[in-house]
Amino acid sequence: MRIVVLTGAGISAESGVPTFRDADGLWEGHRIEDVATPEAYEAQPTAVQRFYDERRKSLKNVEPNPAHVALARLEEVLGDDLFLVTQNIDDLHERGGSTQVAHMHGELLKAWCRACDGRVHWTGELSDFPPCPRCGVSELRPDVVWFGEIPYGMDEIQRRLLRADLFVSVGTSGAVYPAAGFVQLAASCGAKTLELNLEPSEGTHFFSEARHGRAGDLVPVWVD
Ligand code: BV8
Repeated sequence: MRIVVLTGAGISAESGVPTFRDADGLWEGHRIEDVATPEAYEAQPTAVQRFYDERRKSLKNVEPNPAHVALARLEEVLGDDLFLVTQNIDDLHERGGSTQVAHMHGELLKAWCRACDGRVHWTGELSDFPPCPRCGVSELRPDVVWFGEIPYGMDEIQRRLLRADLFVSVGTSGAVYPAAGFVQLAASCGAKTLELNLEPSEGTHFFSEARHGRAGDLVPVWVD
């Protein structure tokens, strides 16, 4: 059984990571579309860096929840027949035990140097524009996919969706593309589709089954 699981901010909500929607579309007081764009970064680089510095720092205060742990258990059972792709930029899947995680929107704990195109693990701040440890130039930005930028790993994601027997979406509103279109692609190739979400998402009608509730309750039950 080949399974693709897509997760969104809702899987981290019970860990204390605010979701994009529940805070009325605000993250740390900003509209995500106003700060998660290359244009915003060009216009106000320090403010955008600080927005991510705050979120990177807050990772220290959150822990994986039973939904993350259950997906790690599923990976132990299925191995490479499970493909976990997340829109989240936190590290809670990894800290919950998952070892194969496709971060299609990048990662808070990585920085990307625009001078040498290198990617480095980064836990500190970037708003003081530190030098890149690889090339020494101060061109480090968050290694995060902004609106208008191309998500990571799309070829592999599409390959997995085309061969999936089951597509499961956990904790996502279905508001952001191309992730919001994955269910249709999987279904068009014959996969069963299941939505596990607090409430019906914008794309709930594309799913063959939907269960509504908290991810920390729904995912362990589904996995077991
Ligand atoms: C691209 C990183 C081309 C940054 C993010 C018009 C129409 C269609 C598309 C577009 C359009 N105009 C522009 C576009 C494209 C655009 C887009 O989709 N815009 C939207 C606003 C319409 N997309 C892009 O630009 C993407 N790039 O398209 O490139 C391309 C495409 C393919 C191939 C080649 C080229 C890039 C988008 C990436 C943006 N970066 N994140 C950061 O994090 O700061 S997006 C960011 O917001 C998240 O990563 C996530 O994707 C999104 C938030 O969505 P969710 O994760 O779903 O979170 P949300 O809060 O919305 O929902 C949470 C859900 O959980 C809710 O349903 C809630 O009920 C539920 N929930 C809450 N608590 C719980 C729970 N569920 C269970 N248990 C709980 N306890």
